[in-house]
Amino acid sequence: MAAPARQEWSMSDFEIGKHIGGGKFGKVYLAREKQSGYVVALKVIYKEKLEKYGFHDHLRREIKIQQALDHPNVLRLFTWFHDEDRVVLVLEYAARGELYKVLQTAGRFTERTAATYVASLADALAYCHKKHVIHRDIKLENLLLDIKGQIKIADFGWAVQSNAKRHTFCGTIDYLAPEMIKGTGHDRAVDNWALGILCYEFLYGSPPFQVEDLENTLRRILRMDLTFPSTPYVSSGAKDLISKLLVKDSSKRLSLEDVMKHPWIKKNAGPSGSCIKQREVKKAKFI
Ligand code: N15
Repeated sequence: MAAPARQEWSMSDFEIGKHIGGGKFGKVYLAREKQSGYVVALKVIYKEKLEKYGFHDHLRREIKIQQALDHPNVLRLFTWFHDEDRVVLVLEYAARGELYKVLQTAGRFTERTAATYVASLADALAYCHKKHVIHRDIKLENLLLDIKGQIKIADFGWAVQSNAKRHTFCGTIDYLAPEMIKGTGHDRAVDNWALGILCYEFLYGSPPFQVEDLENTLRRILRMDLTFPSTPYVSSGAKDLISKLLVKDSSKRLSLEDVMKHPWIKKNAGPSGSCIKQREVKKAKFI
């Protein structure tokens, strides 16, 4: 007997809700699967655009990688389908939305919030690295929060969200590791570098090497012009962790396992998979 046919999904399986994101290739909508009532994010990508930019193979590769990842802090790609004009990705819905907006509102996070996010990210990245997936594009704009306040890496990759622009136009270069700027070849340690940048950004509200123009940001990264503005809100333990991740020699950066064992993480992070209550985030603004 023939195997039962794989269920083919189509747009008619979903009730489409509001528009929650967009980009060069298409839009993201809140949606509900009709039979189960399960709420998801549908990313609708127009084939015409994929063709125009020659991104078909790239998308296929990304889907394959993304579908093999199953970690509580990596946004799930449940399935995908296509019709004549569109490719539709069925993605996990992160109810509390984009982390960069939350940080913008809060100004900065408490050490407890920052350490919990860093621990979750280190765990997620260690999982990816074990599967030989190097993320390469860890940055604030790629992070979402689910309903419980758990952080989720959502790889927007090439599908840069046009509505996710931050104050700095060149948001991307803030996370570039020195070896990526020099083009001398890079490995998984670029993700550890980016984690150090994020940790700094969580605590200070802006990334460490940010200046007005692109060239000077690159220069500061290459010179390792890292300073910690004096503030009572960032402890020496946090600075120690950041300094051990933002190391020019990629082989000397703290491993993700050691990030999770770092005393500042041990002291401040909630247990793995723990949640940050919204009011914890809001509180940081007033301290
Ligand atoms: C290349 C591909 C196979 C990789 C799959 N990953 C992506 O396509 C990455 N991606 C994720 N692109 C868009 C999204 C995305 C998922 C964008 C927004 C959301 C999302 N899930 N939940 C949201 C979301 N929730 C929100 C709540 C409030 C305000 C905005 C929100 N966006």
